[in-house]
Amino acid sequence: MIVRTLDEIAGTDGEVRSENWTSRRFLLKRDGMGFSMHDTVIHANTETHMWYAHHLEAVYCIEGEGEIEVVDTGEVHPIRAGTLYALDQHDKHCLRAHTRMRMVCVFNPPLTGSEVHDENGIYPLEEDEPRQATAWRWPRRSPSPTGPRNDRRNVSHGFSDE
Ligand code: 9YT
Repeated sequence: MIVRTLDEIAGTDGEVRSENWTSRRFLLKRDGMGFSMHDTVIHANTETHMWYAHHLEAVYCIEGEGEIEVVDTGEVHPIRAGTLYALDQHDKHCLRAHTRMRMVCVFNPPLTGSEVHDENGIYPLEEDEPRQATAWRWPRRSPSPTGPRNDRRNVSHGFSDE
C-alpha cells in the first residue's frame, strides 16, 4: 500500500512549478497504478492553454473558481469546487482561474514526473523502455535418447530456463 501526504511531497522533485500552476504529484508512473494523480494549484488571474494530445486527463476542482473553454467549439464552462471536467477527446482547452484554484488531476497514461508543457501545451508521451528483441525465444526442442514421451523438454511452458 502507498500512503503519502502533501507535506511529504512539498519541496521535493514531486512538486513541479510552472508559471501558472504548481503541481504536487502524489502518484506517478513508477508507482505502477496505471494512472498518475496530482494535486494542482492554479494561480489566480491566470489563463493556461493546454492540449494533452497523448493523455486523457480528468480534473476535479476542490477549491476556487474559474472557467474552461473548449478551444475548437468556443464552449465555456464555469468551474468551481465540486465540478469535474474530463478531457476524453484530447480537447484543446484554456483554463482561466478567477481565483486560486485547487484541482485533483488524474492522467492516463500516467506522467513519469519529468514532463513539461511544450509550446503547444502538450506533454510528450514517455515511451516504455524498448523491449529487447532477444529477451525471450521459443525453447529449442532437441531429440531425446529416451524418445519424445519421456522428454520433458517437449513439455515446455515457454520459460527460458526449462
Ligand atoms: C489543470 C491542469 O491541467 N493544470 C496543468 C498541470 C497538470 N494538471 C499537472 O501536470 O499536474
